[in-house]
Formats: sequence, structure tokens, C-alpha cells
Amino acid sequence: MTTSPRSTADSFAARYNRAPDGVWQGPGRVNLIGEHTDYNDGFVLPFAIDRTTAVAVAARDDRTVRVSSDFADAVATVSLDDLDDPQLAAGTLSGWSAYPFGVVWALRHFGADLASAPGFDAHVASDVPTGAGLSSSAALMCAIAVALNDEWQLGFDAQTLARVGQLAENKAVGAPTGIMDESASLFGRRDAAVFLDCRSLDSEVIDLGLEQSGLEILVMNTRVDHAHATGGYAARRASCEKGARLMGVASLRDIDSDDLPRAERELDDETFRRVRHIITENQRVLDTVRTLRTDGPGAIGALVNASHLSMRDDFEISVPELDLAVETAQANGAVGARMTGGGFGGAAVALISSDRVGQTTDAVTHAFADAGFREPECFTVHPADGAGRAL
Ligand code: GAF
Repeated sequence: MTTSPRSTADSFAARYNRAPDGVWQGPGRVNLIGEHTDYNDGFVLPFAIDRTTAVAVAARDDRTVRVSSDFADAVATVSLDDLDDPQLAAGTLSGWSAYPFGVVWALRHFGADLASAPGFDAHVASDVPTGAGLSSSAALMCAIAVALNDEWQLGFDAQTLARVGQLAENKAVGAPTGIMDESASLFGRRDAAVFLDCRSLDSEVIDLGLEQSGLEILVMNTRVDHAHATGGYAARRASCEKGARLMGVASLRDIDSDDLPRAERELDDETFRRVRHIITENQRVLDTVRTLRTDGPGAIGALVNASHLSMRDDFEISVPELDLAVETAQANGAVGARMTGGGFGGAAVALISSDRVGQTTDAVTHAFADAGFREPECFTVHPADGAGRAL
């Protein structure tokens, strides 16, 4: 099922009996390399994908905010006046509407003066699969953020909107995520990746040249559900903070491979392996950017494969389904394959020659059936433009 700006406008009109002022969209993302490095002030290399969340919005003449969607029956309603509590009033936000309402709250936190702003009606539609590790939440946050930035003429730049989305995810949804996903969704460019320094927030668009190289990105969604508001993600973040504290640095960005022997001496084995993943992963991002520039995407396979092993063995965020997808893609001639996103489920991606997509999809599907796993969902994605007005 694909989402179009026009069909989202039509759904809005059916729901609210009037036309929207406009339709905005925010894409999901695939991270090419650089996992769990964002909240360690490190480097990431994601790209926005051609799967998006669209939001149709129209202003109201009162202070009411109403949001509806293709994926939930009820219309959620709140007053703008209830979204100005600096701590977020308990119980104000729950369910999926915590995302759009959280963005309103976070815009205010970043200085938007909404004292006399009009409320709005919004309708959301999306073809970013949820729970697949493709950042359906950032897609939604960014679609809403760019829409309200235009609708209320707030004048925030994309970097600030990324921070707005992240804050909403951290505080309104309760997921202690970094800045990568919103940055990818906002800064993405067609056939390119976003090289982001998560400390300075400087970003650079890096051409991928997939088409010229005859390569595709195959997403292999394991359909193993994961949630970043609970469990392993927060635990990994805590381990990294512990590692930095014990190493006497502000963040793991401040140490590099020369510090590994000291880290091994001073840290317990588990914390050491978490730290080693971050240090080596940061280096792999830098090496990938350099290799893309000099030799193109066909030459980054070893780095992509090494990233997966580091996540499997050192950071321990893979699951058997992700490992099987990666190994099967590699056995079928992928240039490289790795799990993408926060881990504990979701999707793996393979960089693969266009003429091997069908064969690899069949091989992964059969391997999952043989292993007794749920049927995976395999599809190609293409690096696409970032969030903005679509209609
Ligand atoms: C999730 C988070 F939202 C990101 O901030 C990032 O930490 C990622 O997991 C792991 O690289 O997508």
C-alpha cells in the first residue's frame, strides 16, 4: 500500500468535511552504517527512503487540536492550552497521538510562541511499516514538524526541527533515542546518504550512485517486533554512559582505537565490548564515507558486513532472524548486509546487485520457513528527498 499526498488530502476531507490547507510528508530511513553511535556524539550515515508518512492539515479558528489517521479509528483531541506544561502533564499524551501532540509541545519548548496560535485538524497516512526499524516514528514526527513550522510560520531550520522531533520522542513517547532518525528524515536527498556528526550536528550529503552501480537496497523485515521505549535500547545506552564515565570522558566519541587497550584493562568484559562497538563503528562510518567517495558503493561491503558482526557479537542487539537474513543475503552474493536501526528485531538491509533481488528474496523467505520463523517481508527502497510540503 502506498501513501500519496492526494489520497491523504481526500481522507482529510472525508473526515473533517473541508479541504486541508496543505499536505506535508516525512520519510522513513535506512541507516547504511553507524549504529547506536548517535547518542554517543558519534557519526552516522543514514538515508531517507521512498516510504513516507503524509499529514494533511488545516487551521481551526479555536485552540483545539484534532488528529486522525488511517491506522486508528478514534480522533484524538487536545487544547493547545494543555500542551504548554514544561514537564508535560501526566496522562495528557497517550497512544499514537502522543507523537503529533508531543511535537506541538516540543516546538513550544524550542521557543515557538503559540499563545495566540490557532488550533488545527490533521489527518495522517503512512506507508512506512511500523516496528520494522525504518523509523516510522521519526517519519511521523518530521511530517508534523514541517507542517506546523509552515502552518504557524515558525521559521525553524531543519536542524532545529530534528531536535524538536527527538525531544518529542524522548519526552512525550518515552523512547531515549538519538538525533539520527529525525536528521535522516529531514536532510535526506535523492540517491544520497546523510553523513552526520552527531556532536556538532554538521551534516553533509554523500552521493550513493546506486543506480549507476547497478545496486539496490533490499530491506528484509524480520517482523520481529521491537520497541525503543522499553528494554534493550535503554540498557545499551546506559552501558555506553557507564563506559564513558569509567573512561573519564564526556562521551564515547572522545576515545578512539588507541584507547582500546586501556578500555580492556579498566572495564568489565560486557562494558568493554559495548565500548568497542561504538569506537569501531565510528571508524567504519568514516571509512565508508571515504570509500564511497573514492570507489563507490560496490566497495563498502566489508565495512557493512563488519558492522553487523560488531552489533551481533559486541553490542549484542541482533536476533537470530536478523542474523539469518544477513547471512542468506551474503550467501546470495550481496555486496554487504547488516541489521539496521536500534536492533532486537526490525529489519536487515542488503546492498545487492539489481539482478539478484528476486533470488535473494526467495532465498531469505525459504531460509525463514526452514528455520520456523515468521515469513519475512522483503522489498527494495531508494534513497529519497527529506521531509517537506507535498501538496
Ligand atoms: C533508533 C534510534 F531512534 C536512533 O536514535 C539510533 O540510536 C538507532 O536506533 C541506532 O543507531 O533508530
